[in-house]
Amino acid sequence: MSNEDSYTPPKVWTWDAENGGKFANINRPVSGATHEKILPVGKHPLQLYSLATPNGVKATILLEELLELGHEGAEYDAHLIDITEGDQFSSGFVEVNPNSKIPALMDHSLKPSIRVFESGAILLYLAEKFSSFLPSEISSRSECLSWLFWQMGSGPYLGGGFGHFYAYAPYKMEYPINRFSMEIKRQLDVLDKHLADKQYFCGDEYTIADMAIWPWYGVLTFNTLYEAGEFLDVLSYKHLYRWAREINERSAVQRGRMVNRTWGDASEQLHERHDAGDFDTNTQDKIAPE
Ligand SMILES: N[C@@H](CCC(=O)N[C@@H](CS)C(=O)NCC(=O)O)C(=O)O
Repeated sequence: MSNEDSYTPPKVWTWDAENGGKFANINRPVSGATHEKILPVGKHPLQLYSLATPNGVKATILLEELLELGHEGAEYDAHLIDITEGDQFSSGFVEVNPNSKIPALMDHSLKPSIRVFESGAILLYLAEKFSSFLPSEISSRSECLSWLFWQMGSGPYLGGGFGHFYAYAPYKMEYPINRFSMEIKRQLDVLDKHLADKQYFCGDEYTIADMAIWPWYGVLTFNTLYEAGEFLDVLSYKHLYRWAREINERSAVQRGRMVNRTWGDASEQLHERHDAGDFDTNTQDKIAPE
């Protein structure tokens, strides 16, 4: 049996900063700011502090969809928070999100300004503010919120569970990879069965539930997330794949995915967005499916 398999937890856990996993340098067992720095504030009432991870693009997809619908009040500045450099631990960011995770939003159109953190809360806040992408009729609204909260509760098994052990842990461990693969396959089956007779998660209407689920489970079917497509046999989830491709075709989704993106092809990146015209400087090739 290897040493890794025979680990016995000590009586009291202590922090081993050198645990070797990818991103180990940004993980700490305490919260709060590590350095003093105020956040930049742009010209629009809505100020987003984010990065184009799956949780980050939920917010930028919704903002771009709102603008495409004609809501001028949804104009926003998107400032880059580089979580690999510890930007989420600046004093300014911690004031907007004491949990030090992107995305985080400030709405300066109200006095006093409002802070919103947690991607699900940001989706709900903006959908309510602009009365869009959230059904008003009670049963559709409940269905939409059920799927939105499903994603918020289930996503960490995909990111923090499966993704961490499959792609980021310092060595491959059979037990956690099996444990989380089983759960992710179960989740994919839930989504696939639900979409068998529906265009979107809440029926005919495209809502914030789709915007929350797509960056994780939709993109997973394109094999770009953790490159786990073959391992999880993602193409066997045909209804989910059909839905994922359809959403990927939306121009607001393509724009939303580019915002605060600092990796991939240069034409797919827009490090900061301060104006709708910022996209024109990029050739804006379509991102995934690859
Ligand atoms: N539940 C949160 C999760 C956000 C989250 O985990 N953000 C990650 C990037 S996807 C992050 O900021 N990580 C930085 C860190 O852990 O220090 C949400 O949905 O907003």
